[in-house]
Amino acid sequence: MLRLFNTHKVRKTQSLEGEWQYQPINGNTAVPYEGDEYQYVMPVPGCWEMHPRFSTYQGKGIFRKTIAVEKQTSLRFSFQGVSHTADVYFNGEKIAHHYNAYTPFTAIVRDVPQGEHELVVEVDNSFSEASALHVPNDYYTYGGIIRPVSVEYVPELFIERIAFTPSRPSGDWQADISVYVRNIGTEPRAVTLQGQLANEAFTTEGDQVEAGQVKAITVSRTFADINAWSNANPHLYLLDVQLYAEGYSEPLDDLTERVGFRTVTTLNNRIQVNGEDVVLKGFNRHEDHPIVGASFPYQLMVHDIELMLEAGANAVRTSHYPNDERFLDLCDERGIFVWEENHARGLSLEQMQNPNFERQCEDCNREMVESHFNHPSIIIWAILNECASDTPEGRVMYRKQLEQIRGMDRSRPLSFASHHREKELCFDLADIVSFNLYPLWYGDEDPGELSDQARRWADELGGLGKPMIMSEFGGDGYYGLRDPNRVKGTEERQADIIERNLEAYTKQPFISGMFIWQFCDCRVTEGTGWLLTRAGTQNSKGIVDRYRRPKLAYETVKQYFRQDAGK
Ligand code: ADA
Repeated sequence: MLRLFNTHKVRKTQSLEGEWQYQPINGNTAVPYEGDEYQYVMPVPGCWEMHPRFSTYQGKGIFRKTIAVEKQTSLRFSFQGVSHTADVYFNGEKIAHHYNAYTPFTAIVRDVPQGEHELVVEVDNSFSEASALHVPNDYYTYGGIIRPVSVEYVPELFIERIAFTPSRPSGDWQADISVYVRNIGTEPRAVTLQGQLANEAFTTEGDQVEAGQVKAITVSRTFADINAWSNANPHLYLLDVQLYAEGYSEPLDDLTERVGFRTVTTLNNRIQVNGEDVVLKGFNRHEDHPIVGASFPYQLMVHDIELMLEAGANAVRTSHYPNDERFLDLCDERGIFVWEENHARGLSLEQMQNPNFERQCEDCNREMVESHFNHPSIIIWAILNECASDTPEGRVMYRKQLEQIRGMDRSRPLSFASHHREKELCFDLADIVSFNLYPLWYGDEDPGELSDQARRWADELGGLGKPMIMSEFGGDGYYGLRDPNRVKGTEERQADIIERNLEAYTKQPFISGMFIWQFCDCRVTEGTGWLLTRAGTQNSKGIVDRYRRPKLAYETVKQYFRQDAGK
């Protein structure tokens, strides 16, 4: 299940979830090899760390599956996430290479004959110069085909994606709908589209898609009697598009997307959704769980969502990478605002100068924005958490990446989370100014005074008039560790720290958002240095532990977030 609704009535799709053959090769752990080509089976989606023999395995692993094709067709394989590098082979021939665990990719094979075929995915989760974004870090880079996979039977002309952009210049809602049609054939083809959205039908005619090309066909329409999407009333509409090729009376292909009508703006230091000021109250969340690693089944996603809603949250930050799309579907359905960010955490200038950095970020930005464009819940795109935005060289890269995203989407404000305080050089480039500060944890500053100071830094350093978000604050609390002296690391001390932060931030009129670090404890890479030597190889700043057992801080958060719920 790739999404939480049906995306096709015409195109045949088949899930490739289930058991795949698996063989580790070239890794950090000696695995007994008994001479069989594939000794193991692995669940897909899944992380190989969940197998007792591979709980700390880093290296390459090969996954294999046989696919039966009923009659000759072209196939489009859709991978939602392979961690972190994938090389895909179909009957021994390479059909795709992809880097980054957290963004989707597709691979097309033309004219596949009826019969049995072999799909092989070589997966690598090791760290090297080839991987600029997955580095030893304060979260874990699992190995495996960690998100759903499917195969689609596609004709020569098919709908690759749809981009829906709502706006409300005056009374009625309007929308630009761009349908991207791909022609994998060898001849130019004339196409007609028929679409339905919110009781409106539309047709396009006379477009031609050249051989081997993708063409965006855009329609702009006004819609009457629309129920807007908001967090209090997360109304969603299905947008159905059918594609007809010249000479065919039946649709050749189709795609259904799910959309919401809402606008996001920033004005006078505030963020507005549908013209109304909002204050985001929520959590930073890693997709991590001791039972499933980074490979979440739907039920556990719902569990996280329910816990966040129960705590009174209205927002989540997908720290520090694009999330599984089913989680975003749930946020659309439950009315949770999302800050989605590209994949990078705490990279130094030297790491940003890795020769692969720029391209890997560009790919990640493009794949994130293109694949998640239609989620009304996403109201902020962000980049490069705590990277070198305090250096002139870093600034050039921040600028480039923000411009790249703006070039793809002008309907959402952009931000980045910074810990550089008065040394920050990039506030002028973003629409929202965001601070990662840890008063009472990494320092002993008063949260109220520090946030006043942060507003002054923002105003002086290019963020005047822009909304401000406290994108990270919190402290460690080891689940079950209690002490009447409320010493550092206890649940009591963690609750105190969060309480003092929330007490200050919920009163500050200039704060438009607060994201607690973090929702759940998460596994981290083991290494040396302060960052990679965390006790139990976990970051314990969750207000629930890795198994989602609430700590004392959970109740504290509830008190503050629920004060004026719905805001
Ligand atoms: C940073 C970082 C987080 C996490 C946090 C912490 O601000 O963005 O990923 O590492 O600090 O726990 O120290």
